[in-house]
Amino acid sequence: MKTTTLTKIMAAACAMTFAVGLTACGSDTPAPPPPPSSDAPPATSTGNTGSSAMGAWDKNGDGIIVVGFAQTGSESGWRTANTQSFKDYFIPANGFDLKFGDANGDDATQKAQVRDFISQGAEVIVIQPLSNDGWEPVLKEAKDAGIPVINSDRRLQGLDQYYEFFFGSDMRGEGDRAVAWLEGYIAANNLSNSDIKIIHLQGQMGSDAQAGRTEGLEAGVQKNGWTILKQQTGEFARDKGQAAMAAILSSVQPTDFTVVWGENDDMVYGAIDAMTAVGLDPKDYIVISFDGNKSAVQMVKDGIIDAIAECNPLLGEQVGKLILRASQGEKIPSPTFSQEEVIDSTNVDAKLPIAFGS
Ligand code: GZL
Repeated sequence: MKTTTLTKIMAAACAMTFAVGLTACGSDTPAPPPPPSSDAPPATSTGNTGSSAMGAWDKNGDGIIVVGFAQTGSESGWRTANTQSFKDYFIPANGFDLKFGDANGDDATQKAQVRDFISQGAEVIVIQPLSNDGWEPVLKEAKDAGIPVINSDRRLQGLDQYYEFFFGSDMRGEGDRAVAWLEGYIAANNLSNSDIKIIHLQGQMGSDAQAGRTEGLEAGVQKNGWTILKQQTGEFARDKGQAAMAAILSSVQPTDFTVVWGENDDMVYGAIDAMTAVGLDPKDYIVISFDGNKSAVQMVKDGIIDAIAECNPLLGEQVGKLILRASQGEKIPSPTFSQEEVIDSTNVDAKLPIAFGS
């Protein structure tokens, strides 16, 4: 199925034009709010009602905002980079004291950690939810306790009334951009939509990341008449992605599928491990991933992965600066989405040097 390098570059160029066009013209993604004139918290002369220069959210007026950070766990390279970005920015020099909660992949643990933040008097709580389910009671408890909640990374759909703002990725937009890239590839390679038979590795079921990326793909399948041959979760983890792919490969023929769509790099690494274990060359297939870890971007350079829908993990500084602005009384537009695009052979040389993680 793979084409010559020249055709691939033509395909990718066509796809990029297509994808960028979609993002630029059709996107309803609001741009991030303009950066403040300076990153430092505005002086008290701005009339902030807070008890210090840090604003209203520094309730005890000691110049430090105590932030409870509810993190999912450490399931992927994306998560590692994301956690570090928060630990790097939420430091006393920037006006923060970070209390870190690692849910280790367990929903109940994550909610219990948020309740601990509430009982321990956190002044702000940042939630990056494992899944969308069952959050309303604990969010209500935070609201009743007068603690501002920030939602970042994965959006808590339909619960906007409980948090100050959402900053993170437009997951459906990522799915749509990956579909647009594949449409461009098909057109540039004179393929037929009937050629597109997909093995679909889904992320953590019920998470906003999995839901948005799956919705994007399924809308593309509906629109173009593609086929999803097999669909199975790998929970965003390499080992589970490999196990899922190995099970699928034991039940299909190598010519039964043409596309591997993995909803993050770690599962795609696992899928590639499973393919090579049975003698399949991933270069013979169209491989689409999400995130953009350095190793995955290198695989784009090496022609192993064809496209990565970017998902930016480096949210710490941006969330921190938005908290400082909100603490001074600024209304932060919500949702505010990270600006992301598709990485492929046409832009990989620019992306590789700045790719996150390992
Ligand atoms: C996306 C993030 C997802 C990544 C995965 O914002 O929630 O979770 O795509 C990570 O790699 O595990």
